Amino acid sequence: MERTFIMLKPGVLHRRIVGEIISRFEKKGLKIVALKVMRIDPATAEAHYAEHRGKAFYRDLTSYISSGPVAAFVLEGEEVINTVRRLIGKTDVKDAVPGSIRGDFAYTTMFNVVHASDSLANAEREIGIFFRSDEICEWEDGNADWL
Ligand code: FUP
Repeated sequence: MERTFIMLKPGVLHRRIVGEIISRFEKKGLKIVALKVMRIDPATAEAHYAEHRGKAFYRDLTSYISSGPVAAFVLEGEEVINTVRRLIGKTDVKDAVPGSIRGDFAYTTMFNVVHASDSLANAEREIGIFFRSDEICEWEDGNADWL
């Protein structure tokens, strides 16, 4: 069983599409084990995107991520990391196919609506940045046999 970190980026709350996006993960059968609305301070934004330090878009990216409230959550399931990456679509919005979240809701790559962990190591690191262990709620899924 894996866990992955998802963040609906600034602007998504303003557009009132948080529910519509979270609904896609739920309909797929993925299980929410943590969920909150928060602001990301600049130091946390830099830590989260540390792998991009030095790249041309790094400053714009970190200041954008700190520029408004985000919805952060953790999903749990078998192979959830790759499943979620497929659901959100490609990073570059020109390659994000219709039917994916970025394909349906994003028009520019910088504002591509959603972040999701891309590996087990990054998922563990990112969950640790944004959630304390007591904010993650384990629960038994009575519908698991139907998914
Ligand atoms: P992803 O894991 O799909 O979010 O993609 P990356 O970690 O490679 O990039 C993080 C964010 O930086 C992207 F969501 C959007 C932004 N970005 C750009 O603006 N331009 C680029 O060329 C690459 C990424």
